[in-house]
Amino acid sequence: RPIGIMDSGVGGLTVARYLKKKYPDEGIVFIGDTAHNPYGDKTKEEITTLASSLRDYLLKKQVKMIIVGCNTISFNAAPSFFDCEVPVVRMSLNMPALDGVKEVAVLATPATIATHRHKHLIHEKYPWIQVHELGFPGLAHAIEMGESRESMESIVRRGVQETGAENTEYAFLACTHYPLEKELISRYLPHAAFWDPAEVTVEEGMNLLKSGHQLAGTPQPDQFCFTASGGTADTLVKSIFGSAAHAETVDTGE
Ligand code: DGN
Repeated sequence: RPIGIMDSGVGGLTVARYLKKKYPDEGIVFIGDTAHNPYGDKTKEEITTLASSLRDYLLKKQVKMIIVGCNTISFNAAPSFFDCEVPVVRMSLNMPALDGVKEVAVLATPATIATHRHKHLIHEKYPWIQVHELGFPGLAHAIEMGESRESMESIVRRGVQETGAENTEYAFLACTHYPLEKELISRYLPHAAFWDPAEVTVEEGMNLLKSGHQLAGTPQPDQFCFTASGGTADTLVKSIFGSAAHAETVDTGE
């Protein structure tokens, strides 16, 4: 059985990328909700409804586990969304040690920033760290649509200037779209080491499958599904997973 991965769009491909690199035999069914992207400026109720229809789509594909390759869904969907017959794995909050660090930036969508999940977690252990929260409104959608570098740069520049985050030492990529533009972002956060939770998230999910003896024994096929055509989906799927891979347009009924 395949592993399901979901996102509001192409961002979750950065999680799928790590999964296929480390566990190439596993087959994945990826679903990106490009018809309703971005999720980052929606209410919790809207996010729960949309994410639940992605979950049901994956369940019909007989997935053995769902990895939520989207921080916005992971931290905003209601408990009912996670209550399901297969494990539903959130984006990891398992952060590296920050001893000696003074300034940290959390880079996420406005919806994830509004939960202050990462900031609270950092402050539980390191109350003295200055945490800059950068919502970068519009950046995930700009990445999704392949907008010009100038428009992406102006979002990043404004976000960094408004929060005074220029000297941050550590940056958490708490939106799965952002690793796709890590270089651009790092130009405005020149002193920051970046942390992408994709790897830890995948390992947390795979540990569940390992303990249930549910790993694939032979190479399985992948499917990359999106609820709308266009944008950067097909180009990204091919550049990450090879020219034989392609983006399919599907209807989840939402
Ligand atoms: N990639 C999603 C995340 O990690 O939060 C959000 C993208 C969006 O819908 N704006």
